[in-house]
Amino acid sequence: MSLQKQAVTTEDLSVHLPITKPEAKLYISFIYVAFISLLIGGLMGLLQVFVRSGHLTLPFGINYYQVLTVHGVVLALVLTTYFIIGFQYALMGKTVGISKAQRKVAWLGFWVMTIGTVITAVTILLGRASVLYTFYAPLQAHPAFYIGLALVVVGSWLACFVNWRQLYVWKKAHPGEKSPLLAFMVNINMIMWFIASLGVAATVLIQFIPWSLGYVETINVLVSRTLFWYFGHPLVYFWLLPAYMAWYVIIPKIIGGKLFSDSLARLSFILFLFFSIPVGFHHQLTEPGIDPMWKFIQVVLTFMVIIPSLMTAFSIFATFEITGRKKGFDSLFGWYKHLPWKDVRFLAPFIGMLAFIPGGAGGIINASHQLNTVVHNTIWVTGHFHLTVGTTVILTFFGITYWLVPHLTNRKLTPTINKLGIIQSITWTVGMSIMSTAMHIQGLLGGPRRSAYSTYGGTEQSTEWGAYQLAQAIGGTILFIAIILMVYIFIKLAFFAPQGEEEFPIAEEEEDATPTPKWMENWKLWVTITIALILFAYTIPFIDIIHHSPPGSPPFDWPIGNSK
Ligand code: HAS
Repeated sequence: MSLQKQAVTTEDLSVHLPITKPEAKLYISFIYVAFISLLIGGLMGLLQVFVRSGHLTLPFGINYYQVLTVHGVVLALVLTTYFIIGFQYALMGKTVGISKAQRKVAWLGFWVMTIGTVITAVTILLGRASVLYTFYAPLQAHPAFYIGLALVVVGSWLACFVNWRQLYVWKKAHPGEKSPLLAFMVNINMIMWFIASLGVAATVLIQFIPWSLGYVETINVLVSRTLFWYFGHPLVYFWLLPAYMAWYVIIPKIIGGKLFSDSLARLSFILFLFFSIPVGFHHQLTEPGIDPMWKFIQVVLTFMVIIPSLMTAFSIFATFEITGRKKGFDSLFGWYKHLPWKDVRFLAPFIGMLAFIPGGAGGIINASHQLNTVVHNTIWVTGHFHLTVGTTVILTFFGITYWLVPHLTNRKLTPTINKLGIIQSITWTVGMSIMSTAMHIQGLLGGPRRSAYSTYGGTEQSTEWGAYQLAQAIGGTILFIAIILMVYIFIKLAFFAPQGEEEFPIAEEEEDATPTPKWMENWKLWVTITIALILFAYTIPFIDIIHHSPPGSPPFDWPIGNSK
């Protein structure tokens, strides 16, 4: 019997299902890998800021770019992907359920990803892949690096298939019913991830692997960068959307409120699906070989993808205000007083929201074609993404950890751990504010990113930058302390906190909420529009790139000889 039939006939799936032990084991396994990554990646971050500030020379021939590659790959690719997939499985399990067969495929995905991660990590640690997390050609890594990455992507596709299947099976069992909001959101994120990761899979399989194995001598650099950024920008929304899931649906429950608008939340996710992908050129605005008109078109589309974030900001504000007023705080800003400031499940994501105000503004500056020439390739961009992914997203993930991990391990978030969490959130905020502000300012002064030579010994400029680099080292050290604290909290919550039941907070709709229109679940239409937008934004410039490409580039060897 097919999986679908089995599941439809044997499972009666209703909203807010209990999470069984085998399910919990699956979900928490992803979260374990995420926290191991946090520790390793955080340590590499600490080493890096010290090298950049000129206060440390790495021992044993370890190279700055090797450390930077571990930092980027482990934090930006491994931590995020594992946390997101684990969290999304938990959301799906809770709202639409998971069958035994689906769980098996999910485990297969976990192991494929983990084997890929180990292969990639070992290659980097052996110094054979110091190519940074964007692995731009003509930098060349050992083939194992690309093969490992391909396995991570393939493993994540299995998670996509399982999530789609979960919703499909639920819909079959609940004809005519609106899908649970969280399941809808997870499915949108996984459709976006799948379509986007086809780009990185293509460049890795068709270009990098044959080239690194020596089957071809050269590589078309512009094609590889274009395919990478076709994937790279939706990648950042793949990180952001799970945080938005928590902001839209989890936070209202934690503050004692209701969903602001089911339809608005769904619409913003649909807009993310449309506009996240056809915008990769905004990372390539300074690159020759792409027609400026197409760059301009993708800049316009980038401004479209800002709209669902503004809708989100509006929706969150509205939730805070409505909840506060219902509780009787009715002066102009008095409703802020009702927010549960001492509850770390709220405080950590709230700081994440605040950080997204300057983080998002920075993104708008980056995307503004002419301003991009001022900040591109400077450490301003590093400041931007430490605010967005490094604060907005990660603090929201920490906020989720405080209730999700004890929920999965049948433990309690105790008042002491809650207090430690508040200290952790504040430490993170202080460290990141110092580091990221210094990065933004040094970037405006022309300080380069991704360079071990940023002190430019003895020049006037290096003296001017010196103070900012020192500030980055101080901020980075504070952040590292916050990481240690978070890992400690995680271990406590996973293994040592007292046994008990922790709530899985999911907000309900208002009783008199306007019904969500049926057309919002027109998946075929959303996918068709997404593909049409991608074809519109990429077909002509991509053909141009291939037609007018110069001869391919041979591999470039770092001075320390990192390629195979
Ligand atoms: Fe970005 C580069 C443009 C968002 C991550 N970005 C990067 C890189 C990363 C990254 C990792 O156009 C570097 C890649 C590399 O290695 O080269 N970014 C944008 C734009 C947005 C944006 C337009 N980025 C993000 C997010 C990221 C992220 C999100 C990670 C999660 N970014 C760029 C561009 C570049 C770039 C260029 C290339 C630069 C270059 O030259 O290399 C937008 O999505 C931002 C929209 C956001 C908003 C903010 C809404 C605010 C909200 C909070 C509300 C607060 C509340 C609380 C409710 C408009 C939702 C209020 C309470 C109170 C009490 C006040």
